[in-house]
Amino acid sequence: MFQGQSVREQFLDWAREKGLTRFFGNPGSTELTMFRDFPDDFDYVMSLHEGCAVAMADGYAQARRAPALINLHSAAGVGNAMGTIFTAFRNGTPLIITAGQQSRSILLHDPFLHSDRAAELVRPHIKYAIEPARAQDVPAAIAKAWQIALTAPMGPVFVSIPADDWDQTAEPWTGRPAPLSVAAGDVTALAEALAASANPVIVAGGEVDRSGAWDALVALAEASGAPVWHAPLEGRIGFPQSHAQFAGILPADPGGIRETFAGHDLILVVGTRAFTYHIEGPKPFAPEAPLFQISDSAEMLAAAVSGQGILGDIKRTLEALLASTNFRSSRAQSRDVGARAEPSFTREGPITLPYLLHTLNRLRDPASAIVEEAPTSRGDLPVYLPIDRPDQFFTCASGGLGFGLAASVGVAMARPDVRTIALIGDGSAMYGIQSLHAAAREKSNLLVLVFNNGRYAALDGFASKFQLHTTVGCDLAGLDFVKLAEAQGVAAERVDAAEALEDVLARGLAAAGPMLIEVMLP
Ligand SMILES: Cc1ncc(C[n+]2csc(CCOP(=O)(O)OP(=O)(O)O)c2C)c(N)n1
Ligand SMILES: [Mg+2]
Repeated sequence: MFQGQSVREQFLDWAREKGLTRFFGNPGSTELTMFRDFPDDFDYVMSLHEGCAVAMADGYAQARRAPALINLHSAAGVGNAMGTIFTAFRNGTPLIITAGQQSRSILLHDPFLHSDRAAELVRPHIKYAIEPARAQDVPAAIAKAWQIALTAPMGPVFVSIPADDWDQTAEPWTGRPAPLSVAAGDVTALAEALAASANPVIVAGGEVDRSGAWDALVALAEASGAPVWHAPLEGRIGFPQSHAQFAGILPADPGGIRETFAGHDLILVVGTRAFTYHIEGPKPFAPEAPLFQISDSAEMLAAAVSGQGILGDIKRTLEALLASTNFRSSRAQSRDVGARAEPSFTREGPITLPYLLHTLNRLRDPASAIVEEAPTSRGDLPVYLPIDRPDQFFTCASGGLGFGLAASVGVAMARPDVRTIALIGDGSAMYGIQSLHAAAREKSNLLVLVFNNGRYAALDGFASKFQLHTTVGCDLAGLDFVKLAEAQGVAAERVDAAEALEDVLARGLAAAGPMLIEVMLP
């Protein structure tokens, strides 16, 4: 059927069939042959840096709930992208990453740009990596990688492709792989334990949102009456933050976690680690109450401090639990945890973070997606800008800065009909500032708010946890984000007075095309 086609044509036919007609990337000599006679129904999003290409594709893929294609330039380009590949791995985003390699006929002689370990370079933070043994295997290798990327737990995959492969004649290709699905886990013991529990607590994580289990978890929370804590440092949000049972964000230290669960007789962790630590603490780490954990990742279950893991598709497992006859209990339904912080802020003088988030929340379209990479704003976000819908909040699950701004461009490309809002710290913005160039070229429906506090404030805050009185290199004074935006074709304004904030935000939300607002914060 494919006789007479080139490897390139065979690959493009397959990609078209899978709806993969957009490449994110940054090209070089070893990739040019891949794009010879580039068909009109495909497009290429130029990112100006490989790290931005991967993050942009990550945002695009997450917001579309579909995998995305990336093309990087040889080993050096892959190296540039390693931070955001690591983030995509932690985010669990299905990305099909290709990179050019020198032509096979000269590989023996260690040519310019050549890496003899191209597939190893991205390991271990990739689900699968290969440089196919023959040119004719390239389309099938990409299809195999795509299948692995889409199989839970999802993640990025990598194929290194020599430049002369694309013009080779393809062979007939049979046995094309299809995505694999994961069944529900066994909930028998959990259903019994929940029915017997007098005071259960639930911990929700980003995987709940990623696996489409948002409604199922809300139903479980309401049926069980359990308060729901959200895991810290997650890439997505798995439970509505205005819900009466939302208790807050779990601390990221063993002591804080044990304290939080005091008095509970059952802990159910859904779609996240048990538990996520950022700082150490005294042993024992494990809370006293019995723990159950639902995840589609055996590795995540194996990392738990205690308890019983249930391996399975998260949504299907929650649905099985809800349907279980053992599950019903006599506890009061939907208890209000009542622990919510009261919003408070001033409307005059310098702009405070609470006033900024509150005003933005009041003015924004509730359907808008939020992309965040502004570390010291995190504590205030659930209070002043609560996320109450699935698929609406994206940040990096790795802790690696340089994701947010590029990802917001990708999210905006996936959602052209509603304004995407990026909340980006001044420090974070500088890890991928050239992403604004793609936003301008793509005329993205994107509002970028740069939170300019003139420093890496998170590190100042963290220093005290390590008994440090001073930090080095955390002062960022002198950056001009209005100029940085305008230089790349993005309209920009600066605001530093609370009295002016509402008008500026309203303009930014209504503007056609991308806009950046530099918000000066104390
Ligand atoms: C790639 C990478 N490099 C360095 C860090 C360490 N880091 C964590 S928070 C932070 C400061 C971020 O500054 P900014 O975006 O201005 O936010 P703020 O802390 O001021 O809220 C830094 C540098 C990181 N997380 N990732
Ligand atoms: Mg800052």
